[in-house]
Parts: sequence; structure tokens; C-alpha cells
Amino acid sequence: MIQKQEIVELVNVISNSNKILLLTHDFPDGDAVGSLYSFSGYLSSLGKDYRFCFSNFDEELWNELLPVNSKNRLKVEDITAYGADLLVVLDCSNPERMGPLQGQVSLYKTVVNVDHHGDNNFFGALNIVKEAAATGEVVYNIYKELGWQMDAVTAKATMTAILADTGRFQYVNTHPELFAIVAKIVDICGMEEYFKIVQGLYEEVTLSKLQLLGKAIANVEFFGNGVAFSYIEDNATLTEGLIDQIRAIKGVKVAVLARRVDNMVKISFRSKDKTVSVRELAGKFGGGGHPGASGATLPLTDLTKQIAEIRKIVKEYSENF
Ligand SMILES: [Mn+2]
Repeated sequence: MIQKQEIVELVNVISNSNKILLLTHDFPDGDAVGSLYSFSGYLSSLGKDYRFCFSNFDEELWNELLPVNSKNRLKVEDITAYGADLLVVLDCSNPERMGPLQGQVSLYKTVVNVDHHGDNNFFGALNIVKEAAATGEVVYNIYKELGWQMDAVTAKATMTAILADTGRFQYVNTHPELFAIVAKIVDICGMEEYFKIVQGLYEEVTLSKLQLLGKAIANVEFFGNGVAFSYIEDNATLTEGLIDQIRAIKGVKVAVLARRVDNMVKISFRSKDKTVSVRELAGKFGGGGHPGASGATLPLTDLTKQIAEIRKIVKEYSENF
């Protein structure tokens, strides 16, 4: 539940600010992009001056699915010149998850942290961090407390955040209230937009992404007790959602996918079983996230050796699982 005091403080910091910068985590997913666009819709309704910036943003996907006013988008190199007096970070458990933008957090006197990650380290001056399926759900509840009525564009962005982080209501973080929330959102933005989002997220997969999936599937290895491990050796930036296909394999409780992304090795962890958390496993690699979905990033040194090492740790984990 959002506390009255949190709403009072939020309203306060916003009304005392002239220029607001919105940021989210590196490689923003549907919840990151959706909740950020949603909150920018709220700021817009107040007539506030705001900008946002992304790092490692999937232009093709999001510019088509959620076209927003791009005049409010800043390039990384233009952030300083904008001179914001308030930073709002959405869907990000700690500054390290912001990749190239992580240095931003310490530059602002007032930072608002709006999130739903259980391992959030409360890096803001105001932290609205709630147990929720998506940051989209948290912002929805903020508006409810504020008594603010979303417009259609904001509603669509909020719905995208919720659909993306619940895998359109299939992950274990889905709860009954979300159906009611999305029903209310559809009243505002229309069912046509619902189908656009679901199809855009799940039924418009590019061929190159499916080919990467082919490689990931070919490399799947099963360890005891339902742990599936796979990797992609190609430099694969846009791999969002691929792990869900491994997770969907019959008998799999935990799925792990390692792949190269430029000069990093990224590892994703998913659990299909509500009683099994993958956050601790991600923690072995310096990562974190949610019980059902976590991630870790390592600097790239020797990919073959690193994959072998990750495989070894996952195999050991599966033996005590
Ligand atoms: Mn999220």
C-alpha cells in the first residue's frame, strides 16, 4: 500500500521542482519504458518541464509500440545541459543497474525512487518501493491515491508495463487485482490498444531474434530437478523474452540463459515454481532482482571460459536444489 505521507512528499518534491529528469534501468524492458512514459504523462498533466533518457533502448520496438513525444527525450550527452533539479528513477533496484547512467544518481540533491524490486537499496531521498508485479502497478496505485485520471496514452503505457512484467498474466507475480486494474485501463485506452501491445510484445518477433532463440534452444542442457541452462555465443543485444521459451519447456522449474552483450556477459534467471527463488542464484554472480526473475552482468573476459564457469555454478546449484 502507498502511504499518505509518501504521496504528500511526492507532490511536494514535484511542485518544488522546475526541471525533472526521468531515468530507468539499462536495457529498459516493457515495465521500465512503460512506467517511465506513464509517469511522464502524469508530469505532463501538471504542466511540468521534464525530460527522459534511456541507455541501450530498443528503438525499433518501443518507437512503434509506444510512440511518445520525442522532444522530451534527451541524448545521454545532453543530460547535464538540461540541468534538472529533480531525478525520478523508475523500475530500478539500485544505481548499478543503470549501466552508463549510474553516475547520475549522485548528481542530484533530490532523487525519487519508484520501484517494485525486493532487493531495492532505497537509494532515493524518497523511496516509493512496493511489493507489486510491476512498477506500472506502483504508478497506477500512486495515481489512485492522488485521484488523478489517466489519459489514453498514459493508460496504454501503464498497461504495457503490467503486461510485460507479468508476461501477459502468466508469471507467478500475477495477482487478481491486476486483472481489475487492466480492465479499468482498457476502459480508458480501448481494447484495440490492448491487442496492439500484446501482439507487439509477443507476436511480432523478428526473424533474427527467433534465430537467436534457435541457438539458445540448441544449447539447452538439463541438470537435475528441473534446471535448464543455455547460452548464446553471438553478440546478442536484444534477447528480451528468449529465456521465457526455455522456461516454458516441460519439466523446467528454473531456466538460466547466458549470452554476450557487447563487452558484457549477461545472465538471466527465471523460476516457474512459486516456492523456488532465483534471486540467490543471481546473487552468486553479483546480480539480483525478483524471486521469479533475476539477472546478473559480468564484464566480458573470455566468453568460452566464462560460460563454462557459469554452467559449473548452475550445475552445482541444481545438485543442492
Ligand atoms: Mn519491473
